[in-house]
Amino acid sequence: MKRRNFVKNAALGSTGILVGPSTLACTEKTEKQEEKTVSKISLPLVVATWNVPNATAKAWEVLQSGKSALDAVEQGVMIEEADPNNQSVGYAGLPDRDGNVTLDACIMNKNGNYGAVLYLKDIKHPIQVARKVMEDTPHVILAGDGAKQFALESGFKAEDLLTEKSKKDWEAWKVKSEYKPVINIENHDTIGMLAIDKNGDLAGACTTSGLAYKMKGRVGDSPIIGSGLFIDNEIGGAVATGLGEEVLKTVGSFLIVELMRQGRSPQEACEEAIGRIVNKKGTNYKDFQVGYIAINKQGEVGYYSIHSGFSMTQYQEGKNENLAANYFNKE
Ligand code: SD4
Repeated sequence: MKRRNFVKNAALGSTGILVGPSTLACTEKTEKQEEKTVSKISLPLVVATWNVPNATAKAWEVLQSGKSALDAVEQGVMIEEADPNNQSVGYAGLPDRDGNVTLDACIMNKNGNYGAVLYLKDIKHPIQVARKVMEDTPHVILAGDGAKQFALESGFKAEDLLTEKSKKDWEAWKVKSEYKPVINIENHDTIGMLAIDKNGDLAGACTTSGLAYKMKGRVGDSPIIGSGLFIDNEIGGAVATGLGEEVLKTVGSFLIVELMRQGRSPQEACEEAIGRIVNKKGTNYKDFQVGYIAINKQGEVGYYSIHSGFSMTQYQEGKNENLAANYFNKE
């Protein structure tokens, strides 16, 4: 490919052809090599953790209307935040061991800006509050009472998020009060979503009620930049689900994006990030689950977990599919 055509293609993101940043940096390649680094992708693209077809469909609809990846991930994950059947996110989330529903969420845009809320109570859509933290405050994280105060001042209304069903489940748990991570505890689980809009720009969101029956005050990976979520608009993005403590200790999502920067595919990068967890000395990975999904700027997708049972929902070319992830522990 001639240099002139090559530059022209680099500007064709909106028509669905993207050129990787590494290609832009290198003009000395043979014709064959250059062709290889140009991948035709179909934009937009939405992926999310677990089986969440309604959430990806919402994000897809937002993208089809010409809105940004940021709007898409925000509105997409809000579907799960409002779903009374999803006991891992937002309304109806399972409480901590003292009966408090506390929510964690974060969002990241194409400019590398980030906003998060931690330990937020009584607000149904923490992802919207996280976006407001990013856009309307000089800070990136608000926690607890301060996060709630900011939400109320921003016009959100306080409501009880503990449903009868979640209360009953918590009361049943209290009989034994046995606290241990349970692999694939629910069908839905935490939602992490990544999207590329028709301009080729990325955004991501992650929202959760955290681990069921956690200690009061506990915050996991989901709202923490680089752990639960990371986006670099030049490279790609990643999100995590599962036992947050293990994701935090390995800064999983940042690791995946950095591995992609070094040339790994999203799949290879997710596998390496799981490797960092399961290869640790003294690890008890057989007792917990972690799953990652990732996309790169070229629209390639990766997803991988420690154990079977993890899946990803992908909406692309008008097709909304739930795909079972490959996993490390084949025993
Ligand atoms: C957390 N990572 O709070 C979240 C929980 C989760 O699937 O993803 N569950 O640790």
